[in-house]
Amino acid sequence: MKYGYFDDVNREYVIDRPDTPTPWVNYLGSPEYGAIISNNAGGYSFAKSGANGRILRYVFNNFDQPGRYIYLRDDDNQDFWSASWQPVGKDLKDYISKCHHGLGYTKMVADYAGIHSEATYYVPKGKSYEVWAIEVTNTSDKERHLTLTGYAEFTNHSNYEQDQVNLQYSLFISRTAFQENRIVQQIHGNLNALEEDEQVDEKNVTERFFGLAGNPVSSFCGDKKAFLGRYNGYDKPLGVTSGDLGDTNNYNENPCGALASKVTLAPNESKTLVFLLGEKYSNEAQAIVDSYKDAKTTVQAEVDELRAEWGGRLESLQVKTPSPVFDTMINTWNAYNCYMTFIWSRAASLIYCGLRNGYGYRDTVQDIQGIIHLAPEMAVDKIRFMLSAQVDNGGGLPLVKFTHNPGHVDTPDDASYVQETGHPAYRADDALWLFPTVYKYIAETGNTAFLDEVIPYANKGEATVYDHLKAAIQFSMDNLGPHGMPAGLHADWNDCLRLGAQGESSFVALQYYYALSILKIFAKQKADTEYMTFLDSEQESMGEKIQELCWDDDRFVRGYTEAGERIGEACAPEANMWLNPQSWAVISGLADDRQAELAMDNVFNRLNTSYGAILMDPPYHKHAFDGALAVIYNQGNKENAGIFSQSQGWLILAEALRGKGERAFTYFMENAPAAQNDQADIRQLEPYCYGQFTEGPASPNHGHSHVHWLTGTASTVMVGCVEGILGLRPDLDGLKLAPAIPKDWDSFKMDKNFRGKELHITVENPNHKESGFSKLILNGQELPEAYLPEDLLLDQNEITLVL
Ligand code: IFM
Repeated sequence: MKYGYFDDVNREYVIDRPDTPTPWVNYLGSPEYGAIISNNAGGYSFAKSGANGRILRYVFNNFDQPGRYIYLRDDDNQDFWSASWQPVGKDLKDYISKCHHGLGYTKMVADYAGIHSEATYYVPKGKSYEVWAIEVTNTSDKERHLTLTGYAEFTNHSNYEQDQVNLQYSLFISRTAFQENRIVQQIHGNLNALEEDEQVDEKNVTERFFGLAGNPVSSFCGDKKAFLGRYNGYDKPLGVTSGDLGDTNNYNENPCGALASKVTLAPNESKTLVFLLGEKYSNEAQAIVDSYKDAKTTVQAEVDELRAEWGGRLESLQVKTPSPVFDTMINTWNAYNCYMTFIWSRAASLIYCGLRNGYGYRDTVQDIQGIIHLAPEMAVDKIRFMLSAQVDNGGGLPLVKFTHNPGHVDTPDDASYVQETGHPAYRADDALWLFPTVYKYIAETGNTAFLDEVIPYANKGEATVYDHLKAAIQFSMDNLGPHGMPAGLHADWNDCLRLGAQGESSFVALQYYYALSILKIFAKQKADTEYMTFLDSEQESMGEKIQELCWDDDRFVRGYTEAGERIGEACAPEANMWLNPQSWAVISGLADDRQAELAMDNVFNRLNTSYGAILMDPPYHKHAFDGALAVIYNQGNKENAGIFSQSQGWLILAEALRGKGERAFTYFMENAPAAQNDQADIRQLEPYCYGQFTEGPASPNHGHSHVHWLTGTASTVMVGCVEGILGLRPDLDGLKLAPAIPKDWDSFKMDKNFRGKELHITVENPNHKESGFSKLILNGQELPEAYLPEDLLLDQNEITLVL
């Protein structure tokens, strides 16, 4: 079953069946003012923090309500419906709906009873309020008399938990008033008598507004109970069914913003109304509403501006391959998903309610990788920030608070940090993610001077980027287990592996091995010869240990428990084959060709499914060791043998690095949301964004995906596709081209901006290979290898690579 389609020209996903298996959402705005909106207008808004700045209420895990509702009522026959299918939910035989999720905006188009409506929701570029603009057109042949009602359900408190749970308090602090053409909600309005220097626990009056431009307000309501009427739901609120909001204000209990407006339309006549919502004091709020007097033109200009902004953010890499699924993901949706994880981390979705008040170290450092090829300057700012969250012992802060103050923060060594963040100790992998991220940035831009930039540590002191990286190596060396491999500490990438100071992680060992390779490149660049010698010997000895301790005939094991047992041995009754050590043995460069082939074939045969490869097999049930937390999950879910999609990106990359284009592309397709557009009832999640995991074959719901949008999958798959399948591999001096593609691709094209130069690359595959090189022509000149030295590049470059 499918519920929509990709409109690649407009970069929209269009949902033409609104009864999707789960709410399919889009992101609007920025961290200054963020908004999530589903295809049925469910969702919420917040200023700065999803947990502490909540403006619109949303009840999680409960029917996608409430939302940004616009009701339409025919005043001649009292029939009513909504601009999105829900909440009224008219019979789909009579109600035609299309929800266009675009980049930075969502447009609901509906046709019902001779009225066409288009409701566009967005946050204007650089602004901290939101717009719900509705254009209604009379498509019937008689004059129509309509009432349009906008409904916004304010929270009683900016803190999400206070609003939802602490009702003995939060029901008695909010009130509304109507001013000119807007409802004003005040929280703690009684504090308005305080002088500026007076202090109470809740210091400020918070003020929100919901206003109308483009047409006069005919009636208003600021009280939720009065709007809905007793025992009514959002599907038939009294204020809509009666055609009059009653001009009621709220004092105590639950406020809302509801504004009604009367519209008379001759046949073919249209009218645009704009509802505006935000958290602003009166003068500013009124100025915002007034600025939409010329409603239609202003809205069009603002939406065009958003489209241009987003188009610009994507243009540094555009591809045209024989696969429409691949193109739509790489050109638009995977890239957009990467920006969303980069911007929002794990702060706000319909699953994450914003309570984690900070950035996970490993998550954010990996998220950055997904946009480096598109927006390296945006990426480097976040890299600086994450380096400033590295402790001077070289470890990363497991959680970097949104209030992070470099040079002055507490660490997992301090009880205060542990209490506030819930992270009791360092994790083994956090700072090791810096290596590929910093390398990708420097290779993309050529900015080797970044290595010398001085950046503070989280707790005290400062160092160059190069020395930060050395400190990360030192952290791993200071935290070795009994066999001399990196200890697993509180966790490695896998949150469900608590290996402790005496257990050891092969994944971290492989990351460490890889980090040493990257640092060697930087050390060479800096002519740090003594350190290069050290790195060589350290890498050789760690490589020998991994080989001796972790290779088990046809697989790499997952590590050692604190009791010294090997995890992931072939003879173990459960979890005897793990995915990540195999792909990382290839990515890190440790596996020899024979090992790579055996291990990766083992993955394909043992772990792969039609929806991607599971994290390990068999799931934990009766034989979990103490630190194997995955056993808490139902089998086939999450880290307990689920298809943890982030790992699929590493699998794509590993196969591509081996030149195995068929496998790499197969892994891409299994997991690509767009490839499952017609299996939406199985996948359930949006077909245009990644989920954290898909249920594996050990679950009765094999194929069902979960935890939409904010997942590291976006960046690992992007890297797997860009560096792996497309083979765009920058290094310090230029760009290596090493595509790994399906054999039946005859050719494909890529337009890439590289260090300010435009590259128009055609890859030809006359002999139907998966990878390889026979010829490279740059601006008419044949080059000896599949490598574009930067100094040969012109402003515009025509490049042909023949495989
Ligand atoms: O790597 C972690 C991530 O940091 C949080 N979600 C789960 C992943 C795997 O355990």
